[in-house]
Amino acid sequence: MSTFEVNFDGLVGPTHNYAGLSYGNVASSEHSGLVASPRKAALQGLDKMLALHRLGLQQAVLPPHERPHLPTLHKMGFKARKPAAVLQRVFKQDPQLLAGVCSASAMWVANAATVSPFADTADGKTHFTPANLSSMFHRAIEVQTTAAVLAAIFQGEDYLHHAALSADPQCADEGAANHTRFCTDYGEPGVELFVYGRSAQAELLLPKEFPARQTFEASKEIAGNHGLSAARTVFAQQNPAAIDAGVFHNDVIAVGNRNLLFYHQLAFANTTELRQQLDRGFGNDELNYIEVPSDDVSLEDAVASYLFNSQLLSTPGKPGHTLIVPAECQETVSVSRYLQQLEADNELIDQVLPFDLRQSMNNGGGPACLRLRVVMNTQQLAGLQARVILNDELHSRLRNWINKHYRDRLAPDDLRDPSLLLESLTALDELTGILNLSSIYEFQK
Ligand code: SUG
Repeated sequence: MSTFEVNFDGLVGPTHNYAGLSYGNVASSEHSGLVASPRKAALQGLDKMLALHRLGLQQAVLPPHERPHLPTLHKMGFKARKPAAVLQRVFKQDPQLLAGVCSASAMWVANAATVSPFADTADGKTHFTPANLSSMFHRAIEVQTTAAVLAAIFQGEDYLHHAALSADPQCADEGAANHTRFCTDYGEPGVELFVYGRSAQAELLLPKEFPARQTFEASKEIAGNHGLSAARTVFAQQNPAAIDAGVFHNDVIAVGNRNLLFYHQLAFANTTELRQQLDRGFGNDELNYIEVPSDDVSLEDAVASYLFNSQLLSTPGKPGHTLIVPAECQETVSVSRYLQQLEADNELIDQVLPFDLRQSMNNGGGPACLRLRVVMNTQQLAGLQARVILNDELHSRLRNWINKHYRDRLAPDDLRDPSLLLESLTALDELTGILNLSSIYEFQK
């Protein structure tokens, strides 16, 4: 039976906007207050999905969340008979809160959960832990829907769904954005790498300016719950200087696939130790590394271009790896030069393919942020009840759905518009039909 890595991409939601909500995420701060295009954002993401499907990869889709999230406002005491009155009151009293409950941040599904494939776990099931995303309010409200969506899609004996970790500061968890798996073949046992920014216990050097989001304690608890073997699990600290340069998740500065880790020289606190541990875990097979020196690409250029937020993929018919990079990589001189050389000279990299994901990039979300990787075999793929695997037909239905329901422009002031709420919920209600998902949203219950 064949085993694949399936990329589940988050579909951008109808309320995509630029609210500057993520301190420490340079792009989010820089684009705060600009007018966004939800339609363009969703179509850019969908184009990437189609391209990967056409490369012969298994590509799937995850739905956006219910936004504006009225249940959160109700819980906080904002109650009125009409939703329009609630939105208006919140806008007047706390526009930042309104932006928070309107954020389409659930699109960055690399933060949705940590997934350990069946080949790595003690019970042979694929384990999911939805991320609590407790570092930021607008992201923490994603947890419940994420859990519902994952449970609705991955049903049956092959999967085990854990509850999100408790939301205390020591257990802050940002999901797969700080988790990488190495293996020879996707169906073979792999080495799982968890990268953290802070810890309550150890005397670590911490970033001086920006918050470190992922804790060691969270990573450790997830590895334990997922039943991973200690010999094949590695924990490593992010370089605090990288966090201060805008690397709020490890996937902004390193990416791995199968037997390759592609990373920046300044990504980790102790690279030598990390590589020794990975090599030990990997055993007799060779794990390859491509380290990008600061002299070639500065940390600043890495963050501006999102070079490392690329997707590193094994495409059918190619012996090495394909790198899916954001278009910004072509516009950053050092990065463009580096990539040209890499593609020409390094036999591990077969091709570098740029994608225009500017709408998401402006909020700090590149190609890798938009996808959650799940290893699945042929039988598991065939057993999915939900219609989430992308093919030409689903692509064209989703394209029509976006064009029908999404606005072309959305400014921060538009978030209080009650018709945006109506448009958004109407679209999502139709989407659950297209994807053959049960009632996953609170407004459907
Ligand atoms: O959590 N941006 C997201 C970007 C997440 C990127 N994910 C990964 N690197 N895996 C964040 O900072 C910005 C929203 C705003 O400002 O409107 C935001 O939430």
